[in-house]
Formats: sequence, structure tokens, C-alpha cells
Amino acid sequence: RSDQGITLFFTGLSGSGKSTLAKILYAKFIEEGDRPVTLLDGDVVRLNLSRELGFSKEHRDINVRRIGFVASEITKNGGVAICAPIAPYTVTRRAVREMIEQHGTFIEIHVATPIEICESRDRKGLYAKARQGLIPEFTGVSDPYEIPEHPELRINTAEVSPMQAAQEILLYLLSEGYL
Ligand code: GGZ
Repeated sequence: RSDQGITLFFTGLSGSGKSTLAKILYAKFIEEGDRPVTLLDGDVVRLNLSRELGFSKEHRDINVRRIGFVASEITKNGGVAICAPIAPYTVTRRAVREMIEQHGTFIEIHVATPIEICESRDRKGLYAKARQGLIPEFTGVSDPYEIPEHPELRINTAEVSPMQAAQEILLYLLSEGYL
């Protein structure tokens, strides 16, 4: 299994800590240096791959499927793809899983930080704007987030530090034989 390609798919609210965790994992894989690693972070993908898209259900769907397609190509070629979109819809996440599992391993990691915590961090001031109605269709405020029912891992960053969470993910991958 450890010679297969793998996708780590982080999903969760804005401000839940997806990017932070994804970046730590990315650095760890780079350090190992034995497999090509690609980070597909939400905002970077939006800027480069999904620039024309907004946040309607249809557009989020297209965005997440694009990420899934790129990740499946990377996985097919034996690499590591680390994705960190909100990916609020169960059906879309399932479609991505199915696409990737044809070629390798898919690990869904629900970054389950409560919205109160995400909102209290509000690093970019987006929640405040969303509450004022300045950003429509904002996930968790005025748009849905469907909680993953059977993710491989669930992490609440209100309870563990980013380093601890990353360690937990690595231990899981090791114990399952993916590393
Ligand atoms: C949610 C939004 C919205 C709306 C802009 N809803 O914290 P951020 O800023 O950097 O991450 C969020 C990012 C979400 O993009 P994704 O591509 O991950 O979403 S999805 O998977 O649903 O396609 C947030 C910002 O974009 N943002 N407007 N209305 N997040």
C-alpha cells in the first residue's frame, strides 16, 4: 500500500484549520523526499484553476470536482495530493472519493472545528461580513455544510494543536500502512 498514490482530502468550514494542517503535512512529506507531493489549497485553486467560479452549489461542485480530478491524476502517478477545500456537499465528496479510489488511496479528514471557534478566530473578517449580509452564501452562516459521516479521520482544532493534529494524521497513515 505504501507504494500507492494517496490523496489527503481535508474538508471543513472556513477558518477551521484545513490550510494550516495541509501545509504541515505537505512539509512533512517533502521532508521525507520519497514521493512527489502537491498541495491543492482552496484559495490557490480558486486563483489558478477556478477563477471564474463563485460559491453557488453548482460552482462549488465544479470547483471540488476539478480538485478531485487533479488529485486523481497525481494519485494515479504514485504521488501525494493534499487538498483543502471546504467541499460542503456529501455527494461531491463521494464522487471525488470514487474517482480517486480507482487509482489509489483516499483519506478524508474532517476538520471539525466548531463554527463558534472558526468565527471567533475570523482571521480574514469573512464571518463578520457574512453576518452583515455582505457575503452571500457563506458556508455555515447562510449556506450549508454537510457533516461527513464516515471520514477516515476527524480533527477538532479547538482541542489539539496543529502539530498534534498533524502527528495524529501521520500516525494514522503509518498504522494503516500508507507510509
Ligand atoms: C465560503 C468563501 C465564500 C463563501 C469566499 N463561502 O477562509 P478562506 O476564505 O480562505 O476559505 C474560504 C474559501 C472557500 O473556497 P473553497 O474553494 O474551499 O470552497 S468550496 O470547496 O465550497 O468550493 C473563504 C473564501 O473562499 N470564501 N466566499 N460564500 N467561503
